[in-house]
Amino acid sequence: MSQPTIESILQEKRLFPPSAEFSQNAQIKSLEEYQHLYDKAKADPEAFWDQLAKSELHWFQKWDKVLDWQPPFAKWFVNGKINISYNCLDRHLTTWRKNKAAIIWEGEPGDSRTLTYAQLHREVCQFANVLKSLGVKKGDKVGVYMPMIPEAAVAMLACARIGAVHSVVFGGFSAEALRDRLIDGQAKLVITADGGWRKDAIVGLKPQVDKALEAGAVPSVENVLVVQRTKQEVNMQEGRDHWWHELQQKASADCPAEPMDSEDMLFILYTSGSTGKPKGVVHSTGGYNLYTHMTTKWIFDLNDTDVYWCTADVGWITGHSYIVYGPLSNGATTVMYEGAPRGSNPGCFWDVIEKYGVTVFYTAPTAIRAFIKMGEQHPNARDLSSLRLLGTVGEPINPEAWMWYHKVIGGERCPIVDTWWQTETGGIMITPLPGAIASKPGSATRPFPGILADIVDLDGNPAGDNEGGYLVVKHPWPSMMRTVYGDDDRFRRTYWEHIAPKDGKYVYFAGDGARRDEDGYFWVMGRVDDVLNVSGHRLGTMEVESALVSHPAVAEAAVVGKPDELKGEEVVAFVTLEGTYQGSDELSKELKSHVVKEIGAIARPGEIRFTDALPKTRSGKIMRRLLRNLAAGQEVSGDTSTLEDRSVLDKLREGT
Ligand code: 7RM
Repeated sequence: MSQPTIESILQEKRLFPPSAEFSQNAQIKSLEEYQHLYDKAKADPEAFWDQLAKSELHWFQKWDKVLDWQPPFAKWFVNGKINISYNCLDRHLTTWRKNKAAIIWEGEPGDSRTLTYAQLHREVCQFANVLKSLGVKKGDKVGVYMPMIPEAAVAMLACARIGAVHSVVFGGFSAEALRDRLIDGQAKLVITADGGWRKDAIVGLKPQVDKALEAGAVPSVENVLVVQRTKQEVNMQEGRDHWWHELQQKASADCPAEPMDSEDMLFILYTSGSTGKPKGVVHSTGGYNLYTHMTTKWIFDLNDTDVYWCTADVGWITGHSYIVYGPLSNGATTVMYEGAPRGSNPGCFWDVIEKYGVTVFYTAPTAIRAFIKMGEQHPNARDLSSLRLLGTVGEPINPEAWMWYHKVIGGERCPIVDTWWQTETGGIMITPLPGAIASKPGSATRPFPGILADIVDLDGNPAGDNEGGYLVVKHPWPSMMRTVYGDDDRFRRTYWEHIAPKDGKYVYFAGDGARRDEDGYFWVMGRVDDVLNVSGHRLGTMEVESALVSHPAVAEAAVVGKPDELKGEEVVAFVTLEGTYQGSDELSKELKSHVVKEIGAIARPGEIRFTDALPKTRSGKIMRRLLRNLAAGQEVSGDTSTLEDRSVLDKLREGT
């Protein structure tokens, strides 16, 4: 098994249409229906979204204008008033869904809990009052550093309810990474838990928060709320730290949702780029609510008999859009699982599917590849017949993994939606609509209605069939990021200036390379910048390099990705050492732990290579292309004439 190469993917001609039965019952039932929606949206995007916003969501006040586009800044549903927590909760309470399961939570080890819409609403209202009682107001920023427990969703919805902006930080990030994000986002309060389950062990979260806040490092933080999850002893700082359950018990359950402006900030979520520190991606309320609602409805094809499970963590955009907001806005039942695939429990995912009769299942290629390795006896020993639709996200899926997913998990009857999108796009952009578009293994197929995706060269000229180029979006869409938090200029530079069409039009550049085949299907090939994709997680090479050079032994570091069967990519670091330091296995171990401490386990280098010098151009730029070749054990390809000192390359080669 390996990552798809351009050649192997272009030879992939197999076509998997949905069954007639699936199509008949689907939200979007045929290619014609998709094409009609797509054409209608393309001809008049504003009219298309205007109509859906009216029919699909509750608004306290209608908008004056659908779109105000001052490139690259978009405003959607101008002057409309809406609350996403209302759309996710209150509006279902006047229907039979009041007592329908909103969240089914499967914890570790063996805990479980179900919250109906009425119960979830009550928890959210109470917790919103807790936040208010601690002085949190509309526009205040709230850090959320939580394990995968229902309280994470409650925290997000409670913030949204009172107009506070949540900034969820993945619980696997280190104290240092948490601190950076809390400082950048000026968090006023942090919500966390004593600890959480990670694979088979308890990991402390509160101690990381303590460390992040040490010595007044984040002066904006006034209070910390702590969920009691794992019950080990934690330090509670008088006046600053409060137990969730103590305040929650006392709080009133009466808390009407605050009418928010469409463009009020809903959340900040940090993501890695090719330069600098992670960016705070800003999403706003109205457009995000509409787009995640529509994509959930048409792509996951949800109806009231579905049990939908997305295996992401709420710390990532997939968790925000497709565990919490999209499914709940649709009144669906969403499963939340605290565990993760691991050797000690190779059937854990299949147990959850069997236990709850999951019908729609959404996971990442890296998880699928891990399960392939564990063997098909595990899924085969469970009843997976409830499944009717499968999805993938996070990285390109290799056709072998796709076929395994189709056969072993989907029993050859479930369509697979390969969904391409990003933190920045807020929702899924390129994907099959499962009842309408036939799949090809490895292709995300076609753009969602209203998404004008294209493949172009640096001047914005469209690429021919199978030619390849940069993946761009040519018209704003409702859930697009609004800016980089506190840095409009970085927003413009990063996403809107790389591709410069001659007509001066702004196009959104995603950072991915892609091809479109003769049937109009998109094949996303991966990042064309210095962003790695390790197990579906985004990682900037520069972040890892900064972490490495912050260690006293390291003079200089260059980080590249190496293709990896399971993770997609693995981090390989080339390191030069200060003065008297000598490369050794010990130092290698120490540097790996140092990166984990600085960023988190997802950034741990698989390999550290010590070297006397790094290959550079005459102007001093590290030639990563050469290092990528070396890391992959390939011959160095392409032009090396700009290399300043050829002997550096020869030495590096000898060292491999
Ligand atoms: C949702 C998410 C975004 C990057 C993106 C791509 C890669 C995601 C696919 C994919 C090929 C897919 N957000 N990517 N989905 N590549 N096919 N279906 O992953 O911000 O964390 O990452 O992930 O490179 O730019 S993210």
